[in-house]
Order: sequence, then structure tokens, then C-alpha cells
Amino acid sequence: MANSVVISGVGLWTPKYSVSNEELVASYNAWAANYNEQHAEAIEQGDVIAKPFSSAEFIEKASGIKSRYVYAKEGILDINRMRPSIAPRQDDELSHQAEMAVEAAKKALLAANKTARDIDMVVVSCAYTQRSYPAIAIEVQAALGIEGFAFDMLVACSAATFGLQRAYDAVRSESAKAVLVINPELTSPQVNYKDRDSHFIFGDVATAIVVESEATCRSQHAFDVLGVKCVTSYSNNIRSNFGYVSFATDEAPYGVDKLFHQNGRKVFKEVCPMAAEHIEGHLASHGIEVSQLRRWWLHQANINMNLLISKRLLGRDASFDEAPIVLDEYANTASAGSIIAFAKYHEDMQANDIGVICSFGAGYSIGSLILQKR
Ligand code: CO8
Repeated sequence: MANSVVISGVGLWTPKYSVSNEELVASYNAWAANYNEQHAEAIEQGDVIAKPFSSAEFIEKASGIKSRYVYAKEGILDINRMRPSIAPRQDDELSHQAEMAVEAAKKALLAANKTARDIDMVVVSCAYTQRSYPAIAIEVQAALGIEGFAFDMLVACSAATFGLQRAYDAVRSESAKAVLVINPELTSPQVNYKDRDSHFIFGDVATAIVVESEATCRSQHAFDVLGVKCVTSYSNNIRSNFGYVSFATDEAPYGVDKLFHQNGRKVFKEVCPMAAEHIEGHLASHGIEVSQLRRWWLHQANINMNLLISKRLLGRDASFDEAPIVLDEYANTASAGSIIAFAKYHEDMQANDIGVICSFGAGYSIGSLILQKR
């Protein structure tokens, strides 16, 4: 018989720096005014388009975001830089992303009542890794002293749920005993802080989850994984062309198309129904009604998306207690958003309560896990 799989611990590491909408908008607007002044003549002649101004009120109303945490604040608000300033590290030092991952992993291990010796598989799953190899996951494995194997995987906003699917399958099929799935989302180096439409969207964070067999679980707050479902459908509406081939194509490696860019309105319109149908279908395949859900740990990209998805399924607005929002404080943290919500809002769940973690985003990619409190 296949192993029963549980999530036994979750860890959240939050950077110490935070940037408010007001700070971000003040710096963007100063940069835009400066740009417009420098290009006044060309703008006047219609050869250059003037940079539009941003507004903190728009950001909060359109997205629900009030602030975001960042790994390095220096540089982001400097109108002569408009990108974080992160000191390079030597090859024999722990890399930035591994450091974030290790911090979250330690917290997840503690919550799961496990040590590094209990883990035999590490998955670092996120929107970007800071290098191709050696895998960040292998660096984290070494830093924590874990025996077994480790690998990186990239699935943008659904990296966490897709990583958990790998962990679920591994534990179920006994190719691993206990898995750490870590999401060190260092998004700020990929944000175009000169783009009014997207400069406010992202924040940095790291989350981690321990997945193991129920037979070995010794955690106070464990959840049975009733099911995992992943789906993808190709779309160019959220894209980053950053990659190693730029070296050969002679394109600017950090040109605007190499950074995060999107058609936000289309994403909103197309992804909301996909996510709602996905959740409904996943629950139905397990004989669970939407009304039975005690909690929804949804992807945190936009508060209006979350409200729309839950309303479509429930026929009414979900309360904060049912579908908690963290993006006011954290902004969109790519794949980590739903896991932050889970980390902050799961300890009050009662035995047999059912909840769903669901991610949706670039790819498009959608992933969900149905969890039941033990
Ligand atoms: N300040 C003031 N006005 C603004 C601003 C601003 N900052 N930005 C836009 N406006 C203006 C627009 O120009 C527009 O004006 P007009 O009506 O005159 O044309 C008006 O405000 C409305 O603009 P939009 O239609 O763009 O506004 P929306 O209401 O659609 O809100 C959002 C924009 C917030 C972007 C919204 O569309 C949204 O959230 N969509 C969903 C996007 C989403 O979920 N994307 C997922 C991306 S995350 C992901 O998949 C992970 C990728 C990997 C991580 C990347 C890390 C870097």
C-alpha cells in the first residue's frame, strides 16, 4: 500500500528591510520626472514617450499591496540605480539565495520536530535561481548537513506547489523518507523599478515545508495531504527573457524584456476562472464540497483576484479568516505567497478541518494541495 503523506512543518523567513508604497512611489516619480526633464525635447517632438507617474493609492486599490520586504533595500530607492545593491560573494561563501533558504528550512525543521538527519531529499523550488549550477538545493543540503539528494526546479508562481507535488510523490513511492521543499524567492533583482505598471508588485521572502510519511510524523501541527493537482497551459502574458542565451544572441542581458513583464489585465481575466475551476475540480475529485473548506491559502498576487476566485466558488465573499491575505505586508512573493499564508494561519485549525493551498501564475501554472488537519 502507498505511503500516507503529511506536511509536518512550515518555516517562514522574512527579510529585515521593508519598502512602503509611499517610499517606492516617491523614488519612481523622482526618477520619472528626471527622465522626462532629460528627454523634454524628444517628448515634445513625439519621439520619446514621457514616463507616467505612479501613485500609492492606485497600488493599494488595484493590488492590495501596502509594502514589501526586500533582501537588500540599498539601491532600490536610489534614482541613479533603481535596482537592489547586493554585494557579490566568493564561491566558497554561502550564496545569498542559499542563505535565505537555510533560514526558512531551519524553521520548518523545528516546526516538524525533525533534524537534518531525518531529511533525505531537498528541493529548492522558486521563480529564479541565482545560478545554474551547482544547484542551490545542493548548497543548502551541504549547509544543513543532509544526506541524500537535492535539486532545483523553476515553475514561477507555482514553484512551491509543484515542488510539493514532487515531494508528495517521492514520499508516497518511498524514493525519499522526508523532504524539505524550500522557496527562496529573491525576486527584487528581476523587478523593473523603472516600470510604473510593475515596480510595486514583488517582494522577497523564503518559505520551507517538511513533507514526510505519517509513520514518522512527530509534529504538533501536521496535515494529511489528501491530494495534489498541477496543471499548465502556455501563455506569454507573464514573461522574463532573462537567460544564458543572451550571451550568444548579443542582446542586452538586462534589457527590459529580460526582466519581469506582464499583461496584468489579461492575466487577471484569464487566470481567475482557471484557478476557480481548478480548485472546484480538484475538490470534486476527492468528493469534497467547496463549502467544506475551513481555509483557503491562496496565491498572493492581487487581493481582487483572491476575492473573485473565492466568490466565484462560494457565491459570497470569503472572510479573512477563511482566505487570509498577506500581500498587504509581503506583496507578491512569487511561489511563496500561499505558503506564507499557510505558515501564518494554520495553527488554529481543528482536527479534520480541510484547507486548500492553491498557486496560480506564470506559465500559466496552477497547483493545489488539499490538506486535512490531523
Ligand atoms: N500608478 C498609477 N496608475 C497606474 C499604475 C501605477 N503604478 N499602474 C498602472 N496605472 C494605470 C494604468 O496606466 C491604467 O490607466 P488607463 O486606465 O488610463 O489606461 C490604469 O491605471 C489601470 O491599469 P491596469 O489596467 O493595468 O490596472 P489593473 O486594475 O489591471 O491593475 C495589476 C494592475 C495590479 C497589475 C493587475 O492587473 C493584476 O494584479 N493582475 C494580475 C497579475 C498577476 O497576477 N500576475 C502574476 C504575476 S506573478 C507570477 O506569475 C510570478 C512571476 C515570477 C516572479 C517574478 C518576480 C520578479
